Amino acid sequence: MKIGCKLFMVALTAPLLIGILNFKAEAQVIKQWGQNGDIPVPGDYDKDLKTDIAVWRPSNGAWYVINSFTGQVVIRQWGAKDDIPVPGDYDNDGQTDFAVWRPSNSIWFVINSSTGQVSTKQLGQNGDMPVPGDYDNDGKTDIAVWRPSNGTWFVINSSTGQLSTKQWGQNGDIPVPGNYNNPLKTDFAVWRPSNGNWYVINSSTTANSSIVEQNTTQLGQNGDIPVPGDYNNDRRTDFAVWQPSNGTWYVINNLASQRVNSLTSQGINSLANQIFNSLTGQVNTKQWGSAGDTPVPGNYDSPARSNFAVWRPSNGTWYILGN
Ligand SMILES: [Ca+2]
Ligand SMILES: [Ca+2]
Ligand SMILES: [Ca+2]
Ligand SMILES: [Ca+2]
Repeated sequence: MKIGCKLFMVALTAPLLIGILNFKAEAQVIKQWGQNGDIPVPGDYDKDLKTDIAVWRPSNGAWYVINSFTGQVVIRQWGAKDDIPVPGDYDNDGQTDFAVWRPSNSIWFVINSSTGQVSTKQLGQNGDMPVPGDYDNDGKTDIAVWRPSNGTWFVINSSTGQLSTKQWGQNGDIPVPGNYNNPLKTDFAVWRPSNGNWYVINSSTTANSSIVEQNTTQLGQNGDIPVPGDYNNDRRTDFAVWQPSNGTWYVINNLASQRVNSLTSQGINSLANQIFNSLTGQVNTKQWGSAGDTPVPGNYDSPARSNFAVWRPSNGTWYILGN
């Protein structure tokens, strides 16, 4: 009788606990910010490690940012119509810098947040796609473009100022640089809509750059939008796509077999979770957003884990799903 009673209590409390967890997981932020024609430019403009809601307006070249820490609004004019916004941390002070790339003359215009100084550099040509990232692992975002016509990456390494090039990908691919292998170093990576394959060159974790490891994973199909991010908090970018037709996110938590070492420094619970998620290699799905939205994943509510988030151009509204 006592045992039966206990079982009953377990049966009763387990769903309640799951219910509470689900409720927490379903916390969401809906915020009107921006208008049709704007380009979302989420980033950490106030240096609190959380992503800030932000848009760039081509018509007047203004950046409209809501600082996540104080809720204060920052408006800054930088750039002009036909520029492409390329926010990043070009001076490695932990704060996202206002930056644009001008296709007509290939000039990068960056305001370094640490000094307020403007730096300009020429890289690329009309038709290139800007792909800023930290390819040389010095903490500073590097100016970089990917050229669709020949699948070539052009990077100015911030540590040396030298230009490096790498052929990776082909016309029709979408560049998806990220930290797939090393949390501190951006890897060359493309996603191919025709077959849904992700092609990544894993940057070496050691100084020996002769080790070139490639990784090919299939996820997504033609029409999907690649949305790489760190969805499982292991500091590595995970393969992910968002399907506009059904507003669904598909995520493969990145393989972690070689990552157990780095994970052991973290809490045992999160370690167990991450290894479970990563080793299964399963595809996690979540419906969030609808056709016409722009996916804007970011670390809006915690520094460690990407949120599913979309921005809706028709009403200028951000829909962010809490972790
Ligand atoms: Ca922030
Ligand atoms: Ca900065
Ligand atoms: Ca760099
Ligand atoms: Ca990850």
